[in-house]
Amino acid sequence: MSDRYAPVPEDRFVFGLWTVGNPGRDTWGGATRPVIAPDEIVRRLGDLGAHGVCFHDNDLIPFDATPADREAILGRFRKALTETGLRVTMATTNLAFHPAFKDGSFTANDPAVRRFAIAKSLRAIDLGAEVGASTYVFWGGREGAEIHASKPVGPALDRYREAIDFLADYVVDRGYGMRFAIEPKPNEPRGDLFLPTVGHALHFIETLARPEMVGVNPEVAHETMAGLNFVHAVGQALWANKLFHIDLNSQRIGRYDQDYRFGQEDIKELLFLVKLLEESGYDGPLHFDSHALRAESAEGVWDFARGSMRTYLILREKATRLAADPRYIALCAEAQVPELSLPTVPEGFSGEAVTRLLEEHHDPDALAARVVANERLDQLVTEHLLGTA
Ligand code: GLT
Ligand code: MN
Ligand code: MN
Repeated sequence: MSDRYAPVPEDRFVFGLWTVGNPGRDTWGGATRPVIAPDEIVRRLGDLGAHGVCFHDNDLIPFDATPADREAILGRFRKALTETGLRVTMATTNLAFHPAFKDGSFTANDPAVRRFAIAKSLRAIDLGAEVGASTYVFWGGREGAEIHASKPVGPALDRYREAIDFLADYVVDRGYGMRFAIEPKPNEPRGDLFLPTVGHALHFIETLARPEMVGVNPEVAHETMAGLNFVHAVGQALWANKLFHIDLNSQRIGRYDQDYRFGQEDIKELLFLVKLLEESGYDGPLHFDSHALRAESAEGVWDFARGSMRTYLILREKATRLAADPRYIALCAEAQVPELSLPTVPEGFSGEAVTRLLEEHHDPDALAARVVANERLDQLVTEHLLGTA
C-alpha cells in the first residue's frame, strides 16, 4: 500500500462511535464481535489518522448511567481525545432505540413522549457542547408510521418543527454556536419516515423559525434506498448552501439500509460525489456512517475503517486527474458543459426580451442534430476508474 493514500487529520475523516463500534448485531442475530469502549475507539482511530469522532448520547453515556458513571466515562473519553488530538465533530440523540419512542419521538401522538424526547435532546445537546461538537444531527428514525390512519402528516410536521425550533432557541440561549443538520431517510425502522429525502428536508428547513441554523446531513445509503441519485441530492444541498454534514457509505438500490463500507458499491457515483465535494469547497466533516460486515472479525473492523478512508483518498486523486485530463476537458466542451453556466436570457425579463425570443430563428432540426459525445465522455470516466485511461 502506498503512503499517499494514508489519511491525515487534515483530511477530516470522522467515524461515529456506533459505526466502528457496531458489534455485528442485526435483526436476525446477535453480536459477532465484542463491544469496544469509546476511549478505545478514539485511540484506534487516532492510530489510523482519522480527524474525529461523533456519537449519540447513549453511544457514550448508557441510557441508565448514574451521574457518577457519566463523569467517569466522560473523563476517560476526554483523556483519549486529548492524547490523540481527535475532535468531536458532531453529536446527536438516540431517539429511536427505547420502546418509549415506539410511536415516534418529536412526532409521537402522546405529548408526554414528545416532551421526554425534547428533554433527552436538551441533555444530549449539553453533552455535545461539553466536548466541543459544532454540528448536531437529527435523524428521525421513529418519526413516521406504518398505517395511514394513525399519523396525519400536517400535525406531525407541526410537532417536528416545534421540536427543532425549541432546540434551536436553546442552542442560541446557551450560546453554544452549534448548527443543526437534518438527516433524511425514506423508511426503516418505520414503514415510512417523515422527511424521507433531501428535497423534503430542504423544504422543511425553510419553514423553521431559524432556517439559517439548519442544514442537511445526506447519507449515500438513504437516498440510494429510494432509488434516487445521491450526487444530485448533494448537488442540490450545496446549491442551497445547506450541506452542513455528510454520511458516507455504500448501498444497493431497493434494499434495506446496508451501511456498507464507502466504495463497496457504485464506485462511479462515488467518484462524482468526491469530485463534487472537493470542487465545492465543502469543508465539514467527512463522516463514514457505515460498519464492517457482520462476518468480519474484531480486528477486521479496522481494515474496514482504513479501507473507507483509503478509498476516499484514491477517488480524490482520480477526480483531480480526471478534471485535469485534456481529453475530459475537450469532451466536456463537446457536450457543452461550460455553456450550462451561461444565463439563458442574460438581459432578464422585458417586453423586448420576449419579442427577441419570439422573433429569433430557432431551427429544431439543427438543434436535434448536434453532437453531445456523452458515450465517449462516460467511457473516458470509466477508463479512469479502471486504470486504463
Ligand atoms: C443510525 C442511522 C444513521 C444515522 C445515525 C444518526 S444512527 O445508525 O441509520 O443513518 O446517521 O442518528
Ligand atoms: Mn446516517
Ligand atoms: Mn444508513
